[in-house]
Order: sequence, then C-alpha cells, then structure tokens
Amino acid sequence: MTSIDFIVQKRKRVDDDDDDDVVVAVAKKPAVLTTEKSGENKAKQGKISATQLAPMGCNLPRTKNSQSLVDVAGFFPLPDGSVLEILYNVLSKDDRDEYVALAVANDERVQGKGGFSPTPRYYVCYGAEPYKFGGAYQKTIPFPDYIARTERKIMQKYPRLRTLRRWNGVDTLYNGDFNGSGGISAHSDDEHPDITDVIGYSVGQTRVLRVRSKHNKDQWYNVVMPDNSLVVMSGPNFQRNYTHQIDKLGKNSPIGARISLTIRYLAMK
Ligand SMILES: O=C(O)CCC(=O)C(=O)O
Repeated sequence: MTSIDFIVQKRKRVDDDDDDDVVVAVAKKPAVLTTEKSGENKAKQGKISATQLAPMGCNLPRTKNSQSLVDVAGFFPLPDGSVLEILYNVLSKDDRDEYVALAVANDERVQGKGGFSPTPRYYVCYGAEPYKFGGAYQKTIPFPDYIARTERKIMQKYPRLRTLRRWNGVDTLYNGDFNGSGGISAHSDDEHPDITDVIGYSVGQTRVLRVRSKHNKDQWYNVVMPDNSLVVMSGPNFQRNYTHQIDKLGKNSPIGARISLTIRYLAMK
C-alpha cells in the first residue's frame, strides 16, 4: 500500500439547509483507483434484474417558497443563461427495454469510495482518462457499444449533442442495498474548463435531481426524473454556477432500483 498525501480543505456544505463549513481531507495525488475489482481492492458489486428496474415512484420532497418542483418535460432557462432541459419517454419501449437488458448484464459496476466512505451506490466510469470525484481518481474504461448506441438514439431527441465532443461518463446503480441513503451529495461536474452539457438518462425508480445555485441560496430546482427520462444541464456556466445532487429518500420511502447514465460533453474547439 503506498502512502497517500492529503491536503485539508475547508469546504462549504451546499447539501444542507444550514450554512456550516466542514473540513475535508482530499487525496492530493491519485493513490488508489477506487473501482479496482481485482486483488486486495476487490470491491462489492451490485446485482439487479430487468424486472427490478420497472418504473416505480418515490416520495417527492416538500418544497419551500422559492424551491421549484420541476415535474413536467420542458426547456427551463436559468437566470445566468444556462438551461435545464427535461425530456420524458425518451426512448421507444423496445429501445428502453433493450437498454435495460444490456444494462443489467453489465457487471462492471462496483461500490467505490466518496472521500473515505463507501458510496451508497454502485458505479462504473467511462472515458479515456481517470476521472476525479469524491476526492479520488476513478478508473475509467471505454464506453461499451450498447451505451454508444443508446447515446445515438438520445441524440435524435436532443440533437445539440451532435455539436459537442463526448468527454466521459458514469453509469450508476442505486438499489435496496442502500436503504435510508442512496443519494449523491451536492457537487458540480466542473473538472474540465470546456465542459458544457451533462446529460442524465434514467431507468427504474423515479428520483429527484436537486439543482442549486452557488450564488443565490434560494434558487434551487427539484427535477423529477422518472423511468425513461433525460435531464440535460446545458451551458458553459452551468457547472460553474450550480451544484446538483440526488436527494436522499426518507426512511419511509424504500429505495428501488434505478440506473442512471451520465455523459459529459465538451464544447467543440
Ligand atoms: O444519478 C444521477 O442521476 C446523477 C449522477 C451524478 O450526479 C453524477 O454522476 O455526477
């Protein structure tokens, strides 16, 4: 085991209602590729069936004054010129079912680490270079053909992607292994200066993507993502000005199975 250098950072918690700061230690160098499956780093893998990925509801968050519940498809311009776009019934039933059949057979997802803790979800990262999140560099593998095919079908509904360069992506599985949690805390996909659009295709249980301004703590949107929906966070400033997170479900709301496919795109040079 190699030693790991840490830098200590003071970070603003943006996922809580209160404004307390927390101190977190972040790995300075890539020390461990946390999705390693073999040898001493053998990680727990998630198993799921197509039946478990059937559409399923979830408890929606209660919203306060300025918090918008976005539960209709549409194009939502944000004050800084960024755009949130939500599409429902993105793929035909046959294409959605084919995607689900191949996604459940995908055995690459593992439970990685976010900071020092195991993530309450399984995932596999795709792309040409390691991708950093949760304070660690994540191993990436090439995008499989079935995802590239699905991406082409998504492009028919969201043609703007044809004008961008695909950068990397992550396929995430949430399921009942993580009852009481199963979320992702607030973060921005801002690791690349040219990042512009981030898409999220969802199958299985409905979950809520909370998008929140970094500059105006009252500006946030709770975006409802049912089975076979696509959310797009679009614009070069989106990741600079907003965080996003997957809201935890309450104790009385069981965590069903959901797979999300996130793909990040860069502006064409
Ligand atoms: O599961 C999701 O829909 C969101 C995933 C996400 O936020 C991310 O991978 O950066």
